[in-house]
Amino acid sequence: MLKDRVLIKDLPEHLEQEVIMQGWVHNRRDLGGISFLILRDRSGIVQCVYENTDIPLHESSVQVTGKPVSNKRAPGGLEIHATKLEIITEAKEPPPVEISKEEWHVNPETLLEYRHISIRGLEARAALKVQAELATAMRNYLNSQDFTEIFSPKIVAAGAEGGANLFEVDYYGKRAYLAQSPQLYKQLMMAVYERVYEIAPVFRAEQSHTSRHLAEYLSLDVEMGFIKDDHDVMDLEEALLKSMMADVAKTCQKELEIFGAEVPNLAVKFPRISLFEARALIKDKFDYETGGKDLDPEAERLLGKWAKSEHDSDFVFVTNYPQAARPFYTYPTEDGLTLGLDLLFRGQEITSGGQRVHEYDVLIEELKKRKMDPEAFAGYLEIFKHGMPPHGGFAIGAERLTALLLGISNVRFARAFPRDGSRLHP
Ligand code: AMO
Repeated sequence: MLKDRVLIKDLPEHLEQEVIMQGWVHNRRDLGGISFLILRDRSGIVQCVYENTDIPLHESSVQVTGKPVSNKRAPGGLEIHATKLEIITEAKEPPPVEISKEEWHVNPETLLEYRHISIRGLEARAALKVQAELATAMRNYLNSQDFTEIFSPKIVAAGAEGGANLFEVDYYGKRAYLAQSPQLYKQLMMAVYERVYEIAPVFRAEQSHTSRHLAEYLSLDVEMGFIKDDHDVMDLEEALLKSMMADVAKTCQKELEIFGAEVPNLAVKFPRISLFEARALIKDKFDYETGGKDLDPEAERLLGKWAKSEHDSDFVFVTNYPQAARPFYTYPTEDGLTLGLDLLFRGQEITSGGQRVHEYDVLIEELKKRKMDPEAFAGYLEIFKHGMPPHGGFAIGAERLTALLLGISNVRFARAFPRDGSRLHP
C-alpha cells in the first residue's frame, strides 16, 4: 500500500500541497489541450485538470499526482492541478454502461443487466453503504441490549412460513428447501440466550413480479424471551429502528445527500393501530375500502399518509391481525385475532412480527386450524415441551428499509445482486 496516499475526502487538509491519490477514471473530458479526469476512490470523487495528457479509458485504475486548489465552480469546491498520471491497470474496453452518467438516465433494466459494473456508480454504492451501516447499527444496538447474534441453517427440511413460495433443493437425494425465514431457529435459540438476532439472506420463490419482492433478500431477524405482550415487541423494534436511523444520520451524511434523503423524525412515538381500526380509518378518511385478510398496497399507502399527517410519524404499527392472515406460530386471541403485527414505513410494510405461541397444546391447535400436519414439525414442536417462556420478535426486510429510507422505488436497487423470477445473473 502506498504510504503517503491521500484520500479524496481528506483533500481539504492538503490545499496547495502536492498529493498522491489512487482510484478509477470515473469520467474524462478533453477540451483541446486541457483534459479533465474525474477520479473516484472509496471516499468520493474529485476533478483533476491536466495539460496535454491522454486520460485512459473509463474505469482504468490510476495514480494522480497534483495540488488541490480551491475552485468554487468545481464539484466539491476544489480541484486538482495535476502534474503526473500513472496507469495502475488500464481498462481493456469502455464499460458497457456509462456509470458516471447520472444513474437515473440509464434504463434500469440495463443497469441491472450490467450490475457487476454499474454497481461502481455513486448511487449504487451509496445505497449499499447505507444498508451496511444499518446492519452495523442494528448489531451495535442489540449487542448493547444483551442480544446474541445467531447463524441458522439456510438449507432446511420444512418451510417456516407456509405458502407455496419454497425453493426446493436436492439434498443428497432427499427433498430439502432454502429457508424462507430463520423463524423456527430464532425461537429455538431464544431458549438458549433469551435475546437473539440474525442478519442473513432468506429465500422466497415469489410468483409476483413487483418492485418490493425479491427471491433472495436480507432478513433482519430479532427474537426476545420473557415478554409481557406484543407491546414489548413493538417497544423493542421502535427503539432499535430509532437507534439505527440516528446512527446512519451520523455515519452516512454524504450517502443520504446523494439521494436527497431525510432521516425520519425520531422524536415521535410510532402510532399503534389495530388492523380493524386501520380499515375503518382508511374508509372514513380516504373513502377507500380494503377487503382481504391484509392491507393492500394502496391501503398501506393511505395509512402511511395518515400516520405522517396526524402523528408526524414515518412509521406506524398495525396490530391484531386475524388468525387467517398469520402463520401458525402467532399467538391467538379469543376473538379469532392474534398478537401478530406489521410495521409500515412511509406507507409500505417493512416488518412482520408479534408474540408467538409458547404452549405446546396451543401450537398443535394452531397447526390443525391451518390444516397443517404436526408430524412435519415434530422436531420444532419438541422444544415446546421444555419450558418455552412467552416470547416474540420480528423481521425487517433490509432492502425495503433501505429503499424507503433513500427514496429508491425498486428494492432491486437496494440489493447488490438481486435475484428475482427472471434474474440469476450477475
Ligand atoms: P414476513 O414473511 O412478513 O415475516 O417477512 C418479513 C419482512 O421481510 C420482507 N419481505 C421481503 N422483502 C423482499 N422480498 C420479498 N419477497 C419479501 N418477503 C418478505 C418484508 C416483510 O415485512 N418470520 C416472519 C417474521 C417474524 O414474525 O419474526 C416473516 O418472515 O419487509
